[in-house]
Amino acid sequence: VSKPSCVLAFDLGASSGRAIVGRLDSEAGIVTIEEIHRFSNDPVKVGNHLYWDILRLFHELKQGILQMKHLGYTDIESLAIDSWAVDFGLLAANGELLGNPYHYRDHQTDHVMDKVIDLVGRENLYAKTGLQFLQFNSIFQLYALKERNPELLQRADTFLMIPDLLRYFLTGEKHSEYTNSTTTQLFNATTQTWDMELIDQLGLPGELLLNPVSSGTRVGALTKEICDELDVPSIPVIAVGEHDTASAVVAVPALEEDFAFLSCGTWSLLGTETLAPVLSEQALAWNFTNEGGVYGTNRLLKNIMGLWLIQECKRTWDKEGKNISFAELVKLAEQVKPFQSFIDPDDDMFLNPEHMPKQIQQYCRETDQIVPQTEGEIARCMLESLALKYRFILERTEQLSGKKYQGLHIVGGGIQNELLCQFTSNATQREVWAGPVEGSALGNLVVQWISLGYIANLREARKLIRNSFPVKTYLPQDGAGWQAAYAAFCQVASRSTVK
Ligand code: ADP
Ligand code: LRH
Repeated sequence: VSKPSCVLAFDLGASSGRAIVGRLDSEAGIVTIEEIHRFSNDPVKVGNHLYWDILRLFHELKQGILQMKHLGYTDIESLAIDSWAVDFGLLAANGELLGNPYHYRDHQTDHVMDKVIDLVGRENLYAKTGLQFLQFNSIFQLYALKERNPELLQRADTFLMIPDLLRYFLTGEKHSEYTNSTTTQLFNATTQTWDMELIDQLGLPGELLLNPVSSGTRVGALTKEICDELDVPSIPVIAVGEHDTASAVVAVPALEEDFAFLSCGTWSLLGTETLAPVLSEQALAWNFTNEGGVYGTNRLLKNIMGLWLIQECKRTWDKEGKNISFAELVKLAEQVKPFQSFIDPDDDMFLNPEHMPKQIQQYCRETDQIVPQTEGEIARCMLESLALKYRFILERTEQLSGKKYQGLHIVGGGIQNELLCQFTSNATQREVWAGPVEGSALGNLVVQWISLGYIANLREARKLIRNSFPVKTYLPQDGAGWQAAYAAFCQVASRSTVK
């Protein structure tokens, strides 16, 4: 009887991080997971800038490793990290971190995108990178730094994305991982290398960039210093699909070849997997993105503002001493009248406002709608609008891919919001298949097992996940009501130009 294999995943979302041990019983074809550590990820504002607390995050990784030891996991075969995309740290030549990595919602990139587009051209940038225009892509962050803080770039020797950086802290080795590199908007989707022409044209320091390793590559092991500090044996480290969305899509338990997915957390990432980037005029006009996936896959998708809206309302209300949990908010939303007012979740005004509830109200006022007043009314407005936006993007995904999807797979923390899952089924008038909740962590785990030789390929990995975790099916309800709501939503959103 072969022994189960245990590996450790660190999955860092924009709202929280977790350490999860996965156990693979190859004979039974079953994966089980244990969350051994969870921590909040709290960005820190200093002066006018917003940063990630990178050293705190590294501390939490160490806590996860300690917890692994305390729980008696003595046979962890490897570990890996995945996190949100686009953000990075800069190292000096001596290997020390220069400054704190900026949060992608920092205002340093406001208005920078237009400048860069003026310089290199929108069509050209899209044809090269295939990436959607989001004001915080690494390209715009680097350009903002070049203008605002050139000394920092001059001192820098190496550019590392967040998981690359944390992995460097763990192993002492510097490597760029492929999936995350593709989110910078500096990576050429066709040549599959850094686009040096683009980088030179913008005067960005291309010499800081490392050639990416492909996802699934072994990239060192815990340093001796860390092993001594934590009193653990050295563990091999693997660069999985380190972009959390890449890992989330690995974990979509789809048995069919063509499927649509929604990775639902701080962001809602909705789209499909394709064999090659879709760089059509229509894809550009609709601002869809092509991100590199593991094992040669491409993710054609669109960012939707997602549960950030809810998180920010909750954070504001918590500050006011109301302390409403996510589950309570959902209950409050359930109790109020449906279809009162809608927002376009992707209006720029929701990217990082001071006061999200007031911003929602402001949007409704400006668009001559009923202004939601209570927490429940505001939450309902956001949840209905998100579900309607999912329909909008799902239909565009179908048009771009030329495929029809019978239903929508949803993975991620957001599936704990069952009202949103039901709304999504109603809005799209299709089945919704929700699960697993720990999508990114599972994608991280199975890619480790593929690298270690326990799982043959991506297809087998998805089958294994399908057999190991429950998927909840939601059936569409109230077609007429939601159809009318969709018409009203499109009308409102077109005023803020539906993106
Ligand atoms: P990220 O990885 O981006 O940090 P997650 O995938 O962890 O995000 O999802 C976090 C979101 O899940 C929260 O913003 C919240 O809206 C939702 N959520 C978490 N727990 C619950 C719950 N018990 N009920 C409803 N929603 C929940
Ligand atoms: C989701 C995510 C998404 C990116 C955003 C910055 O966590 O990685 O894919 O667009 O964060």
